[in-house]
Amino acid sequence: MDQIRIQGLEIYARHGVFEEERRLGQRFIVDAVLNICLREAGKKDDLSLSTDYGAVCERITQVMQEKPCLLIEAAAERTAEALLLSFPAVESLELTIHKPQAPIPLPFADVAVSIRRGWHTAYVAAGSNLGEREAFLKMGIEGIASHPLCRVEGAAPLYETTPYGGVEQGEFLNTVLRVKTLLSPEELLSLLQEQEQRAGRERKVHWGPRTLDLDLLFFDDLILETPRLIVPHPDMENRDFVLKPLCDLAPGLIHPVKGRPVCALLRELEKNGEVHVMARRTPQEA
Ligand code: A4P
Ligand code: MG
Repeated sequence: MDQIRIQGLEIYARHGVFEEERRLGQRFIVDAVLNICLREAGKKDDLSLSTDYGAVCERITQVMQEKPCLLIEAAAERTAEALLLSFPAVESLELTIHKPQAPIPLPFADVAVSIRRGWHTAYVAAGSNLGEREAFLKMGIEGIASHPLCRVEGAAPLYETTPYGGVEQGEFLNTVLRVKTLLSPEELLSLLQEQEQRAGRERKVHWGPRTLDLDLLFFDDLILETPRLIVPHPDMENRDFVLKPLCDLAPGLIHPVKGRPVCALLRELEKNGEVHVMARRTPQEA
């Protein structure tokens, strides 16, 4: 990936654990490496197609000076987030904050923290089979979209589907969303669960009826297994009501565990497995 590199930006700011540091302030030095595609800007020799490094330096200075933090870790977190939100072409960045005058009573040249942050692409499956199903799905999508660190980039059509999993219950409406996010996988799961709560979801029967179910399918090409979260979603390859809308958004997406594109997983399931997708919900019915 192409990069814009800023080195040695000097900023007078008031970050520090000691009261005196926050009162008097001191000199900080910031380095930033922005990962960004520069091809079009370079081809057309046009600043509007790139990211103005002058504006980036001003934004770093503004964020570093607007609110004192105890830790340079916190100042770095805030600055990285502000840059990613202010300059949408920047896909990820590495930010280093040096504090050469830190109160360490020993001879030292420099102390610094470095963090890497960036936009992640997540795919989220949404389903509802209780009450105003479409309104619940919409509520979930809007709840995710209104989070300051999330953007819903795409939503597949809605599908009418028969219930999977052996519990006798009403038909589902299912879809899949593509979400750009600065949240971690665990933070995104918490946001999804908050939306389920907002929709009045009650957990009574495993695989039973629900006003809103939001499952995390993929998070970049991350493979993760903790007691709270498994990514990729462990049962998605057996669910055509997940794979079908996912293929509408990204047929070539590679499942990082299976090593195969999701459209191949759907073809295989349609040939050999259970079929639950009945029809695409047409806009007139919506
Ligand atoms: N969890 C772990 N990994 C994940 C992940 N990748 N995404 C944990 C979301 N959650 C994940 O989920 C149980 C726990 O899974 C969570 O606490 C989370 O920490 P839950 O939603 O609380 O409970 P549940 O309903 O028992 O299970 P789940 O996984 O939501 O049910 P499913 O497997 O999604 O099945 N038929 C059709 N046609 N369409 C449907 O949408 N949905 C289900 C529900 C059954 N049949 C269906 C449909
Ligand atoms: Mg769930």
